[in-house]
Amino acid sequence: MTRRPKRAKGATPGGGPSARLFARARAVIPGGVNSPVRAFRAVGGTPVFVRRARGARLVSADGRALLDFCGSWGPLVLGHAHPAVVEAVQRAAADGTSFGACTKREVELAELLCAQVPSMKRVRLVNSGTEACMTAIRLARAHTGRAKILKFDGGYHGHADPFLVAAGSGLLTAGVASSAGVPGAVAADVLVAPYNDIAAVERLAVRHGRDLAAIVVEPVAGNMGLVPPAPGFLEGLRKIARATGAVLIFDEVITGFRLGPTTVGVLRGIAPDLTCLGKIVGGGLPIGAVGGRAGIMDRLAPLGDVYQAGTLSGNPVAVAAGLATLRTLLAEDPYARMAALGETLARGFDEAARRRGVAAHCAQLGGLFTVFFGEGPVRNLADARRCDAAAYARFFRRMLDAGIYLPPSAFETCFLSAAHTPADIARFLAAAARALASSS
Ligand code: KE4
Repeated sequence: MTRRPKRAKGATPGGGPSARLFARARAVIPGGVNSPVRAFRAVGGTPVFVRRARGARLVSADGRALLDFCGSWGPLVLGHAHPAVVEAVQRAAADGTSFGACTKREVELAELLCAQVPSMKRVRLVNSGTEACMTAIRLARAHTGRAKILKFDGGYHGHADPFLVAAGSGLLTAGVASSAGVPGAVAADVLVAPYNDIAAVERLAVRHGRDLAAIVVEPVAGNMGLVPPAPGFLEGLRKIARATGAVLIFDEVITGFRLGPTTVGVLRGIAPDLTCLGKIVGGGLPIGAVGGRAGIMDRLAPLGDVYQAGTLSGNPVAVAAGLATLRTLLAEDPYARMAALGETLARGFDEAARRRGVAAHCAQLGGLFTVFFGEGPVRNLADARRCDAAAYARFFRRMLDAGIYLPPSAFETCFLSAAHTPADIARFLAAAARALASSS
């Protein structure tokens, strides 16, 4: 149970529209939210209810304009309400919102994904990153005839049962369910290793290799804060998966089309057997995708014996948003500019923390960054947990008071978009300097 820090002054006016909406929400929606992290339990205060957004800015129900570095947790790499995306959605919706039948547009999106990610010879569109990852696991188990999966502590792959498992008492023992309602029998087939610890994976492979169906990993971790792969880590996983016959699954729901017009697998020259996508490929509408080797993917019904289905899979409006987003990314290539803004932000933050004697640093890769309150570097979940989450919560509230909206959790990643400008970074750094000054 997270201790609720006291509500900050003015962050979200108590008794204002957001507070009133939150009270109404709590009467009919569990916790008042449709996804737990939105409830602000890790940072305190009343959740911001958003009225509308454009570019890099949100407008809250309280009428506050907020500079947004959460970006809906990643999909809005072009910024909110990008004209090309809005126009594509309006046009698609005017032709009908769902048919439960095949459309040309979903073929175009599948062709674009396979063209940009050569290891994806086939791709199946689904409705969320969770669906993509759970389908990947089912395919791996069918392909290998094995049951066990290996995930990494701090890795998040959505809320399907096999992924809601934390590390067990010992490295070589099975994981333990991290959510009520997940049977022990499900957790018994999940092994959990520390991220970036290839020696631990090697030990698990010696003991369990013959039973291993899949190794699933975020090739750049974004759910314990931003944690890049150590040199050789991904290459080591590729080698171990090949040696044991396990399916290597890259969960690129966050990183797909985030650091380049492709995946981290392509950027780093490592071909997983399956890749999971989401967020950006739906342009802010519900989409997920799982793709990879034809010999595995063709096990999916109706061709093969692995069942997977979805009423709204390949939804024409969501696919239109995804196509408009990806085509704009390919045409405008904002990646170098977002990376430059990210580097300026990270350097400026580290300098401000150093100058004020605050133990904090900013991990950054391209347009991804996380502020950690603790001595760096953060290489895995244990390192991330040693950071000061309460200090992050205070920083979050002070930045929100200054009109800057960050992810309401220390174990998440901030997102820049093509809509952010150098002036936005300067504003972030000025507010961060003041927020750090009041914590030193
Ligand atoms: P969704 O089912 O939420 O579309 O995707 C699940 C998922 C899978 N893989 C990775 C690497 C992910 O980051 C996610 C979802 N990300 C979280 C935030 N880190 C979504 C935010 C939320 O849960 O509200």
